[in-house]
Amino acid sequence: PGTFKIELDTPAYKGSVSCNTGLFINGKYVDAVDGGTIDVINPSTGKLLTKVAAATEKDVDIAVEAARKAYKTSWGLKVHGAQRGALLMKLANLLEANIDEFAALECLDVGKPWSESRIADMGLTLRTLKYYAGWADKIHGQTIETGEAKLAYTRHEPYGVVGQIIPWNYPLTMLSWKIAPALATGNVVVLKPSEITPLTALKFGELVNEAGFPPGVVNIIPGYGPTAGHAIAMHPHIRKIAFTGSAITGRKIQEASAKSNLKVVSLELGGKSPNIIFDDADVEQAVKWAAIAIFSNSGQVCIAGSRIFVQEGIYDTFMKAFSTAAQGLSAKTGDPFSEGTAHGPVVSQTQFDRVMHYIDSAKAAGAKAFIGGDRPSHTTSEGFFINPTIFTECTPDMKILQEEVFGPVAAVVKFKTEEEAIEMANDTEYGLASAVFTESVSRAVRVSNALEAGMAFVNCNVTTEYNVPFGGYKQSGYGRELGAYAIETYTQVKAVHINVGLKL
Ligand code: TXE
Repeated sequence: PGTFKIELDTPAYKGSVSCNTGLFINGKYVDAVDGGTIDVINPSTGKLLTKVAAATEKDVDIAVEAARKAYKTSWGLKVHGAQRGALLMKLANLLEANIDEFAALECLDVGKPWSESRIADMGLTLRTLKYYAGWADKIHGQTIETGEAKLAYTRHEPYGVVGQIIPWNYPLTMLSWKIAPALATGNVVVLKPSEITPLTALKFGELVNEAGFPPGVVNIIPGYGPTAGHAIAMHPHIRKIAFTGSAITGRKIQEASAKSNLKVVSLELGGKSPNIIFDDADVEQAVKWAAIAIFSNSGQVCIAGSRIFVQEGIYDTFMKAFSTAAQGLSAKTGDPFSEGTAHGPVVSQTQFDRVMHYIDSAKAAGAKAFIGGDRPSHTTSEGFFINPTIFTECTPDMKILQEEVFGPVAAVVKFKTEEEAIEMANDTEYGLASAVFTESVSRAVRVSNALEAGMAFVNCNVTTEYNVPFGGYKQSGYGRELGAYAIETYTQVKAVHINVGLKL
């Protein structure tokens, strides 16, 4: 297996960036059994960055075998929680020592601006690893009163081999949300990064070895969804699967679980999150949050505030400031490593085409592109750049209001009353996040309670915290990541009944 290495001399980052390009199985980088590879493209230029190994079913089998062996011999509850935690903390510290290089690799692979990658993504990734390092020796069950003749208690035990399939929008952050709680609770992992963005995950394997994890505890195998992903979802020795990605693929994962061994599934499937701005809101703040919520990471955010409901009294003021913000970002579109870049490309040609298709369909359905809806004129035509876009004159039946665009595209709808806003906000099959902007505490509580979503932000948006649960209602999936809730996601409960006096 080879390595990828590149020298960068940019305003944001100077130095070399490298990673292994083989599959990380049993502590070693190896070629795929059938020698297959994946082309990894730089979204800012449309050019090939490198090729990495592409796992297929045979490689999944080998990785699962290595993981099973590690679980039996050198991980699980046999290893004291304090020891698992210490290894996780060592891993976090190693990442911290190499954080700039990881941030740069992520910029190259995803196209996100340096500031987002280095500060937001890497910051959350580090905090997540450290947080679960702290959890590893604090996992306990309950004792349950059942009378003097019996002792009853529960243990929160790992599943064993956990399969994890992650997307391309936050590659390393998603990896940390998956791997950290799984390892803290004593599971072993076979993780498939997205075929579109495998580089930081592969580099992470180097740190796993350096930290001293026993071989096989963590396996990282890039591969295509229908081959490697499907093989993970079908594998008879994987007992739990955690997935983040599209709703269509989420259904396939659940189906594969049902067809194979009923592995326990948790799903995070994106959203169409409402952002409701009332007349009494601090408009200046609401505009800034609205822009972050739909334009950061070029809108490729599962909790993106993509449907913006604005009360009629402040509609004009809001639109004026919001479109100015979008124009400002458009002027700052460019290469992730350039000074002042605040808006990068979308991740791939496929994603570019998908987002442009939604833009065209909105126009055809009669929505008005208030701003954007095209490529920024100053960017190269090879990169996958799309202007921050705001649609107005939208109706609830339009695709742009119902389907996840996953691009820098906001749909704004004017409303009159609170009831109407809640009704429209809940008119979706998704239920991941929601946001409310108002200066009235009672309205904030009333509306956030009424929203059918796993997360409600008040006077802020998309401010995910590593120690607060993250997950959806309705077709946005089920199961929770982050916080103490993820400990439940990665453990199964055993009830132990001990006879201490009962005689027959
Ligand atoms: O997702 P996929 P795609 C949404 C977003 C985006 C759309 C399509 O709307 O525009 O999905 O993106 C693996 N069995 N989200 O096509 O296919 C795949 O290899 C097992 C929202 O990239 O769901 C990758 O690792 N695995 C989302 C992962 O699934 C399979 C983030 C996600 O890819 C598989 C990403 C299969 N049959 C996209 N097919 C969010 N919730 O944030 C694919 N995969």
